[in-house]
Amino acid sequence: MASAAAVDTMPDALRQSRYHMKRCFTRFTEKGRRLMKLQHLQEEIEQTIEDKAERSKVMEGTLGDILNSTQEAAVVPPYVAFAVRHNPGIWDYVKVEADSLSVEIITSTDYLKFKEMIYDENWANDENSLEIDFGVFDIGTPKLTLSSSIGNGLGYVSKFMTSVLGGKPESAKPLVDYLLTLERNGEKLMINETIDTVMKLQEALVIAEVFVSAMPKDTPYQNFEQKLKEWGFEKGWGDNAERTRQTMRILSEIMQAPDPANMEAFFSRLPVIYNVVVFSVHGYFGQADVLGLPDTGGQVVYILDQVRAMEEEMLLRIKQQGLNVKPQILVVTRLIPDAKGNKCNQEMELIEGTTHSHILRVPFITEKGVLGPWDASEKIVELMEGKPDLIIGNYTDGNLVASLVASKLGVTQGTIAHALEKTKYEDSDVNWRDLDSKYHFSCQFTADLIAMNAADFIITSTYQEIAGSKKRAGQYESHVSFTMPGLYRAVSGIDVFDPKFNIASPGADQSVYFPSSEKQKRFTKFQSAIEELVYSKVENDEHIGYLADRKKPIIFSMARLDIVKNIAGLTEWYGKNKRLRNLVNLVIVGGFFDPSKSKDREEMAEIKKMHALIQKYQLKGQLRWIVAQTDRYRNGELYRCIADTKGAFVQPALYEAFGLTVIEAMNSGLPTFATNQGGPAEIIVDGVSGFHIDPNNGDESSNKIADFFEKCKADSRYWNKMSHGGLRRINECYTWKIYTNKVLNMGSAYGFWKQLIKDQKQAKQRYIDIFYNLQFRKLAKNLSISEETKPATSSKT
Ligand code: UDP
Ligand code: LCN
Repeated sequence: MASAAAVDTMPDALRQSRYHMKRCFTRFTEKGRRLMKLQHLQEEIEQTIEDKAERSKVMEGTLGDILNSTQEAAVVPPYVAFAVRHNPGIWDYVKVEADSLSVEIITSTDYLKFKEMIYDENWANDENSLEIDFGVFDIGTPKLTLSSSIGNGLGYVSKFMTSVLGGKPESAKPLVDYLLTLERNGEKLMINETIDTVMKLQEALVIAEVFVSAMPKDTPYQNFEQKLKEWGFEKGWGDNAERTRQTMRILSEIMQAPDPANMEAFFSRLPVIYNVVVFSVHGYFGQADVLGLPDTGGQVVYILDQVRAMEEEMLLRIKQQGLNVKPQILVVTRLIPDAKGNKCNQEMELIEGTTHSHILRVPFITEKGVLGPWDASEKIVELMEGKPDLIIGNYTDGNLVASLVASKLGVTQGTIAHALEKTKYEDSDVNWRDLDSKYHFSCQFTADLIAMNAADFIITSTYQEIAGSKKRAGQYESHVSFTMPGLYRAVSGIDVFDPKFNIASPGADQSVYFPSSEKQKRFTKFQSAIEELVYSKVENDEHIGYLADRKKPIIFSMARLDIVKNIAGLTEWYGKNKRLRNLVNLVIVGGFFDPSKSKDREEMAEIKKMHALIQKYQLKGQLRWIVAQTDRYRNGELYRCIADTKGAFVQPALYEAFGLTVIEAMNSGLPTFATNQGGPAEIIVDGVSGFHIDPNNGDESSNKIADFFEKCKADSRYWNKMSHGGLRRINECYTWKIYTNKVLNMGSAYGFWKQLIKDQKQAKQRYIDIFYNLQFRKLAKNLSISEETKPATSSKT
């Protein structure tokens, strides 16, 4: 969305400090074509206007405001074009001529073309360069307008449905038609053809409600089923008289005058989702011994927990609907013949803690050749004895497959990204050519665009995943308008104001991660192993370093040894900070000790760095480094044992999309310090439910941790206060129960919403088909996969 208003004042602002501005712009342009980030601009302004007072004067007011909101500037002398981000999702683009300081407001497309001049001038000027514009299909579909509403899609879709179905009585006809389509195994649900108009439904509801109200509340549905059938009602309203009456009343109120709250409530009660397919294609998907293997991390934990919680919630809903249906969830992944000792070579596996949920592994290649998504969809339909009701994709690969299969089968589709790759590497779009042989971004970003546009709804873990923060653009927001010079220009990749975006944050399994104070539940059988793991003086394949003073509290961190996780950073902060070293010990879980054992470039580098830091800061005696751990029950107890020392958890990542370890630690009652870059900044309220730390400012962060432990020494109640603060936050916002409720409600409501915007959806789908066939398939075919390169469109987590 571009609004020119805020930059209208730029010419005046430049005029006010013309002398200095001319010098600054001369400096910006004298180095020739380049892309500058805010920090570069600020540095060059500082060097140009050396006098501090003078500089502050220039930067005060409008110009300062504009520059502070600038994300980047493209320099193509004599012009400098600024991409200005006023608020999450709200951008303006302006072009300034360096000599005259004349200002022109330009469109986002012109900005992209201008930026391309830096990388590929011929392509930028070629009027036949490929432009991708998904936005054209959204004309006529309602959108949000406020940054603050982003991520609350379901709430707004309920409002939009309200206005579509309200007004004249016949406006509600699409809802009646939709109810008439509901059935399970050939058996009609909710209503039958006797009630096929709004008027008939309204009348029948009045009669039926009077009838069921007269019965004792707990009268089972079967006792009055026959009577309701005579009036045109089928099963699905409730399991007893009271629940049936409530559902009928909600619908009656909607028919009389729709309102969003009733709309949402009604869709949450509708019997529509029983068979769910979750695609998670990359990495190793298994229930044991997979974490830490290439491309395998928190996402697996997320999906397994999600499935367990979803099955439980579906069973509850089915009971409340008065139905006798078995839910089924299939997590579809790839079968890996050489499974390194885990079960990734097994076709089917029951998911632990469930009765009706399985992992289905489909081989990518058989003697018949490479299998396509269709082979998976045939298997799914065979196992489910029909089409699924909802398909959920995960990550680039899973989301792409989910989009293809959902479109083929005509099923409602949700996508989950956890972390989109585009924002992980600065300017990965304009530099795609240089990075493609290593990361295949051309393929990956194309797949991401296809999936996010095809999806009926998108589940994110935090607001920042969609639209970032005041200072930083969101992951989806970075797909709004971008260019890969030489490949295509996405003038409208996605719209973060689309009501398909929803925040549903995950939780942690509370039977595994619970507070250390819940003594009777503790997994005592692991305690001697944990004692050995943390405190023995021995160094072996599992642990190195030791803790000389075991009376000190422990600061603990656990992560894959990726550069972005910044575990080496934390080790260095600790090494440097004497005060912190005097107060606490450091325990790290992650990676291996022998870099040659790792298959991952980044991990190898981190391992070497860890060894170097242990040497440099003489950390033995104060640091224990334990290799990656795979037993979540033992890990749960480990967090609690750290809490027993009145320690803390530290998550120092340079950027973290969500951060499951943060909520595992908080569930265990550990005061938690987590990065202010990404999801954890939203999970934790600084100083109330934990603390934010700045991964780019190690001294400040390590001092903040040291201050906490000093305060705890002075007042032991402070540790308990923070521990409780964290637990309160978790129970209010981050549980799987809250998550599954939201996701199942989305599946139901968006299933109807997509019928209401059918025409736009169909047009967009045809465009997606073309993009997939002409662009994606070509890119995928050209991939050369070597040992050194990562799998096609994969990501790590
Ligand atoms: N984990 C683990 N062993 C390790 C490191 C991590 O079991 O050695 C688990 C951790 O408990 C969490 C998940 O892996 O459940 C990591 O998820 P997170 O969201 O923190 O990061 P990701 O790896 O997905 O980037
Ligand atoms: C991927 C990530 O990068 C983490 O931040 C998340 O916590 C994890 O997936 C689960 O959503």
